[in-house]
Amino acid sequence: MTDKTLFDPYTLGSLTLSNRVVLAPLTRNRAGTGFVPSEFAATYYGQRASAGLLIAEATQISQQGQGYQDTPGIYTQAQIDGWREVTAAVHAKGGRIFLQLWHVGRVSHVDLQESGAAPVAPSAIRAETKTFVNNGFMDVSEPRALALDELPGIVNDFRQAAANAIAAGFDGVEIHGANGYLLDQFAKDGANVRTDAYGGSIENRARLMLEVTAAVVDEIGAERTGIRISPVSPTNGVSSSDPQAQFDYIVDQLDALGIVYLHVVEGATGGPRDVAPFDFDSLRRRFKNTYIANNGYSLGLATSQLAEGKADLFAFGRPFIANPDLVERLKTDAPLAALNPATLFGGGAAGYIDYPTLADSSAQ
Ligand code: 8OZ
Repeated sequence: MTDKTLFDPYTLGSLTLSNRVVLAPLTRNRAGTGFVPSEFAATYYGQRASAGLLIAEATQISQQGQGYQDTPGIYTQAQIDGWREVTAAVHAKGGRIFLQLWHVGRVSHVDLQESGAAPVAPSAIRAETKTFVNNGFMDVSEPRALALDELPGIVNDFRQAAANAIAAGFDGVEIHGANGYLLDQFAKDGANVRTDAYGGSIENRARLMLEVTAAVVDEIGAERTGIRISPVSPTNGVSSSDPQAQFDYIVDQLDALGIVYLHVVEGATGGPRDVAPFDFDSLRRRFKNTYIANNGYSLGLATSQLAEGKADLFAFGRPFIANPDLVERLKTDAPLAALNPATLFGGGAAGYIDYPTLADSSAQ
């Protein structure tokens, strides 16, 4: 009998991944003028190209979709050109890379919006959360509810962003449907009290996420489309009265669209896995293509979950920041370096591209 390991190749749609370890999307707030990826981003992602799949950081699909200072976009030619350097660096090392497409919805601040406009949301309910803007943490601004006739424009922004990502050389995109941002706000009734076709019932609250997914599939193909969800995460002040029924329905519909992967944040994002009762196996059973599990995975937990068939790929976030060679370290059970919280968000090369590999460290 051959036991599966995290370190064997895996077939994701038409791509062969060198292993089952995924770089989770990580916000680092280092974009330059015009929200073009940092001049160091190609080096940063290239250093982590030994992951089977890299998911590049959350990237806004429009200015309206931005919620934090210095996050990159994928809606201008300069941004596309900047990202092309990143994808080329990763491909030169044999890696595969998707881009996470992001609209923050109400998790934003007037200072980031065009002409100081209010951020947009399913309903005019302010999130109890802070954003990083003007070099500090500030309460998010009061949002306005999106009009029904604005929603096709948002779907189209996702569609265009997906086309732009492919033009920039990405192997695919991940729709950000998690962590209390726009699509999760629509899905969860703590943030969505609409009375039109996009609020109320489970089907209505799922509508925008599913329309966005269908549009992206139509634009770039199901084999290049993934999505991230976080059914029970309270991140950014969202809550739901019926997460199991809501996400069972959503995942059935995503499965019908034939997208290549479902990426699930199990529990509270970056926090406890058991924050609320939820049957993640139910999502796994409903979705036939690749299931990527995330949140607080160690080598041991990933290995046992893989053996039990609970997921195909495992996304590691924070451990990748200080361990560019995380795959090698997991494989050899080597110690993991600790990240420096002071350089997590914002800044330049320090704390971004200067974390050594094990090989670098032993050469010194
Ligand atoms: C940390 C800081 C800012 C944004 C997410 C995109 O939670 C984020 C994010 C994480 O998905």
